[in-house]
Amino acid sequence: MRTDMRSGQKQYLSFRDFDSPDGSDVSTAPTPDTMTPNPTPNDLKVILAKYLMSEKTLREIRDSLVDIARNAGQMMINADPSVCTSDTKKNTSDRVTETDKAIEKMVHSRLQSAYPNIDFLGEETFKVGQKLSDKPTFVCDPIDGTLNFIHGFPNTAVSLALTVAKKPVVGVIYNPFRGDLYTAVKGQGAYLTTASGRTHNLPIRSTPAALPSLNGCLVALEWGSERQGPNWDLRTSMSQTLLSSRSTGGAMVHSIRSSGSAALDFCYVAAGQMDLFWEGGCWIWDVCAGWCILEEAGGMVASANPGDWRPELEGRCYLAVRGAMREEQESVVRELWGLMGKRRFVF
Ligand code: LIP
Repeated sequence: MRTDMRSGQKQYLSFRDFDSPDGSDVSTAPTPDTMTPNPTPNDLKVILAKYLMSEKTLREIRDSLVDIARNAGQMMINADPSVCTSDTKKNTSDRVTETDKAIEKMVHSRLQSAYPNIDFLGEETFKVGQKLSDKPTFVCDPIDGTLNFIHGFPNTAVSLALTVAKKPVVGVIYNPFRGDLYTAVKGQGAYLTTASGRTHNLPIRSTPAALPSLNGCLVALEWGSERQGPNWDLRTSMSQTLLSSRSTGGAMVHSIRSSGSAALDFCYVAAGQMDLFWEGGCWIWDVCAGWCILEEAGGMVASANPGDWRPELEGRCYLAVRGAMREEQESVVRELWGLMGKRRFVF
């Protein structure tokens, strides 16, 4: 859903609203005519019916995911993680704890007994080569922001989503250390419930502020664990380009923030507290729930790499943009892509 800038009314969006704009200065961008439309909420009803599901089922699933997320949050709070008791994965900056594994096990077993016909894809049990199918699938990141978790930095969340036809249709993200719960169901809006129990529509400002250019944006950007090679060079050089002054060819963004959790970065963009999140390298479980929440808050997701207005969930390259007028969203996407020149993330 997004807010109509003139009437202030919430409007339901279809994925078609995110067609590639005309006049893209990026030569590889397909035109709207050549793109296969994504499902509208009406199309979604048809797809859901194929799996004996309805919009009501999605709301029930959201409620189950909220309950499971609160259980996971309690497990995080009860844990006593530390750098010493965590294991390394790919390298010393890519870590996993016993709590990550225990939460994923709990999430999987609860979902399996409640929804035995729905597939499951989780960060800690992922097998190389495993691909998302069109069938309804739960996508789980048991702890997004594991480094924050082991350092006691309170920006960590469990991220749970449901996909259908490879699109996120339910998203639940819960940060137990702040008590923030973000939820969305496709076509039914996005919400933040805080520790006080108060629920806000997202974005938090009912009429989003103008988004005229990168200059003036607060941009989320993460560092990841890959600290050498072309992707690292792109990440570091783009952060410099985004920050530096316009007279030196930069964008002079207000600043860059690295929260350490891609899932929460999506939520902050959905809330309108950040303007953009540019990321290459994270995985479907980092972004899936946040993607649903962002779109329902009037935001959009393009690729971090130029030319792709319809990135795939598993594409590992994302540019999340907060709710604003569609032309402004497209314009900041093109502006950021333009700063990349010929540089691209490669995975
Ligand atoms: C992490 C992300 C973080 C990103 C890392 C990693 P984890 O997830 O959310 O923002 O930079 O590459 O994917 O490992 O804490 O679940």
